[in-house]
Amino acid sequence: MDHTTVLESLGFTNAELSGGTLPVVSPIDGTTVANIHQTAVADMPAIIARSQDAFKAWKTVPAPRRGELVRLLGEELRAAKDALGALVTLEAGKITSEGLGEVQEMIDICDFAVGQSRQLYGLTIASERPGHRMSETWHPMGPCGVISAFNFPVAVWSWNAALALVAGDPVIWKPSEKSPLTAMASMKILQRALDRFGDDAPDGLCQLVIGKADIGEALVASKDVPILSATGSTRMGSIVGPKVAARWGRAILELGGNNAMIVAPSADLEMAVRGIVFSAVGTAGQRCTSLRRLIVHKSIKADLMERLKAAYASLPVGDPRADGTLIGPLIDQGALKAMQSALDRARAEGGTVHGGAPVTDGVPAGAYVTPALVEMPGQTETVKTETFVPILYVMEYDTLDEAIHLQNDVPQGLSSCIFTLNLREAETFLSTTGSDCGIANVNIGPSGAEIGGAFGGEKETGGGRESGSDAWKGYMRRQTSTVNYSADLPLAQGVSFDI
Ligand code: UN1
Repeated sequence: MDHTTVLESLGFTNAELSGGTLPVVSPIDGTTVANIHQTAVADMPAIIARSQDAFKAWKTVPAPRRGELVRLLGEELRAAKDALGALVTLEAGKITSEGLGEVQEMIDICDFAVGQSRQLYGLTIASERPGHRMSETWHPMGPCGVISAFNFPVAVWSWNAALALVAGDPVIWKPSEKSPLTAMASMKILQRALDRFGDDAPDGLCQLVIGKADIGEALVASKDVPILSATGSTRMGSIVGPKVAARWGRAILELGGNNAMIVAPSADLEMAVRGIVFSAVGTAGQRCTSLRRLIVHKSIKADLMERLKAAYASLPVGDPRADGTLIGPLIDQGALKAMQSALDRARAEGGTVHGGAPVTDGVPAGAYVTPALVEMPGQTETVKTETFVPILYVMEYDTLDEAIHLQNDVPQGLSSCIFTLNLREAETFLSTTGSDCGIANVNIGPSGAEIGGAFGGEKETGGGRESGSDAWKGYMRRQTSTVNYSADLPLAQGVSFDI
């Protein structure tokens, strides 16, 4: 589908796509597909006030009824899956299957959140005092700001929005300035769900704000946005986190990763190669979960490198809309420069680079590259730095302890994995002495997580958790209650205070 057809199929009007000051450039061919209107910073206080008003109404709607809105959103997403997936391809450059997969991830979290809307469970706690009952209840928290990145332009919003909505929180979404169209399309789809849902949903329940960092800063700075969920670079998170903390807000941070795979001597190498290639070059290496470091046992390194070089040699790079393409474009020319300079640094540190060259023949006018495999003499500064492109650094190890040390010895802590058929090695990797990451897998790669688990990581990844498991608790406030139904007033801890 060409750009115009994709935009038309999602109901964009000319007025929405032109006359604004923010150009939207497709990474596929570098064309400017729209010039859209930006939110004025001066409008942010009114937008946040609207969200606070919406909160007053939405928090009183019963949670299962709130879940009904998310159920309808899931239905509308199913109906719009092909069109929205195509727009993800147009705006983020993902191959068709990955664009559709991103929308499927939205549908999945909607289904999850609908079930969750009937399971916002608290606890009953045994009181140490006679005639007392203790309990824990979860209440809506308030407006949730969502700052999302270009690489998962819609799924990450849906992880937050689906849970925030069932939790009773309005949402204000600031997408990446590189991917505002997918956000606008998602709001149109949500509007269809709102129209079907009826009057229980207040005005301003979900708002979209478009612009650069100053728009995000208004959300970050406002005490009226108690939850701020931000996905992006560690540099961005290091600014957002302290600012939100300084105003006593709650930040949910999902920042950089530097994800590794350990390949042990017993590994099924054929499977490992498939796992490595998908996670290292899929999405052109632009997932926060992309595989960036390969830690291979020295006894199998030569064999694995041969297999990888062969697999890399046949990877189709090109227009992400074309059948058979596995590697689409990088997001922009800046990413291509970052890739070239990371490869130069790796060479200077003693690395041997295979691949990594720009591709210009037979591709549209975007930033296309062949993915790079880089054999490194050790875990240098360049290897410890996340570069958001398809570079895979390869290192070797001798003992499992050494491999786990290398895996953990980076500032980031998002995702990790081991390929092994040895139970001792697998369980050690998952144990307290193993991987220090938020995600640790066995015999699958580090990327492509399902929505059912909590998603996020430790250290410079920011510590936040989104999506499945009990991540919903991040969008609610916890209240501990003690009820005394006795005729006495005993104090806890046996304290006496007679008056
Ligand atoms: C991201 O790159 O910000 O686990 C999210 C994955 C996807 C989500 C990635 N489900 O790779």
